[in-house]
Amino acid sequence: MTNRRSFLTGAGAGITALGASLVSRAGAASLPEAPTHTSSATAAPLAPTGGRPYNPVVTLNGWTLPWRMKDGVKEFHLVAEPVVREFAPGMQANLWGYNGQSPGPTIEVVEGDRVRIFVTNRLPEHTSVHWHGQLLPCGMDGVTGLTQPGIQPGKTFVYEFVARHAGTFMYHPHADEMQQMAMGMMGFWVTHPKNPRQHAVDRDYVMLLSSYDIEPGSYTPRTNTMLDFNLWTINSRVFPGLDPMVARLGDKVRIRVGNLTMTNHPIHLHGHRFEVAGTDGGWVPKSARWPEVTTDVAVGQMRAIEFVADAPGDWAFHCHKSHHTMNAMGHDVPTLIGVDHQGVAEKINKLVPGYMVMGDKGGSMGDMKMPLPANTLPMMSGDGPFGNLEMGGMFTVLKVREGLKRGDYGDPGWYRHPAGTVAREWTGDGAEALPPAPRAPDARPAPAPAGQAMDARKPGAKDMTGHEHH
Ligand SMILES: [Cu+2]
Repeated sequence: MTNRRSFLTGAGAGITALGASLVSRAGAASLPEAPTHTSSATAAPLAPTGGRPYNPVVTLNGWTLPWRMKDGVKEFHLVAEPVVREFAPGMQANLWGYNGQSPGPTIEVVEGDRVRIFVTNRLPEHTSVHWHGQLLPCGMDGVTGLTQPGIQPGKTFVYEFVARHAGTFMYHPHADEMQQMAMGMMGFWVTHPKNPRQHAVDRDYVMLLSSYDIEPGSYTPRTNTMLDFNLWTINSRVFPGLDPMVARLGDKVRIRVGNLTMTNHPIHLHGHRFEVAGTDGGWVPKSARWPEVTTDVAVGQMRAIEFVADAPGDWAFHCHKSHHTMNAMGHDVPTLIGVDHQGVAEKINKLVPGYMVMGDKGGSMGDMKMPLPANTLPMMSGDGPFGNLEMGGMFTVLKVREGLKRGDYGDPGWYRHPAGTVAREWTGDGAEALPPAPRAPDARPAPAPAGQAMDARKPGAKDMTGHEHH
């Protein structure tokens, strides 16, 4: 995980301005700066520098785009361009994004703001930006061919509309969409309520779900993949590259999730119950919310979940599709549980040096140190206080701690469990204390331990009732 120091300096240190170099001198006078971000650490929340007050969000392993105020209009400058994104230490990808990163920077405005967004295209092909979920004039909707011509390479387009309703939004191209989204072009958008006390929370995290198909050892996503992606990411990062979400005990926390992958994600939080407080359309009335521990986020949807961080600890937060918490090396591997391949590896090794047979006792590879091709990640990794987490992809940790400072988002380290509250090995404190473990009615006899000969019996044979060993 990113260390505390790079987290805390990420906001200032990573951002540089390159706006003026993109356009002619005359143009530079009217175009707002296009700040760019070079770090994949979580930037500190960007407090509003003008306009109506609001409580800024924190983009996990991302940042918020600064703006300028011009004649009462909030002006932003997005630059669509090729970027290099680190998915986790040890793996980088050649993506397309905005202002130096994929996903692009989060845009934050206030309900009622008039917003002007300049979009400069530095990609090798045309693009556009669709403001997903906004109620706006049709001609600002960003659909190439339908509501505007594509923005050609080298050109800058201007979008302008009023952010009419508060809520959670996204932006992404509506031009050569499959290619451009598979390359990582997307960003988050939050429209804050006019009254900063309305829907106020203590910590407001945002994340975009995206997926990639990057062959281990290569750097550029295969963009014609439709379903078989091998990297499932939160803000174009995978565990253990994702920062933890940090909360002070008792904080009201919101996590906003947008899904721009090609499948749904049941997002699951341990140790807490949450409510879906916001959807694509806006806020859910209090009377219509119900408690959940998992909520599905379908393709193209946004969900804002809210809860009180009332349980100290390190709580897993992840997509519940288990192949989505796995990195590239785990995909398309045959299942060998129950297959006795003793001796097979040696035989194959004579033919194919370096061949590895895995998983005859299960899929766990957490503690196996296998040689990886350059630029890929172990499928299940991440060191925790009790060993390997065996996780990848869409997984991170919610760290709830007593006595954190209000604006402190730094990693507090691993949770120190109170004595006697951690699951432990039972070492026989009186054999009589072990309760019986009844087997399911009509269960087949337990398989013999490995290496012991078993009686071969056909299921349904006359002498087989399932109760022989009871
Ligand atoms: Cu998922």
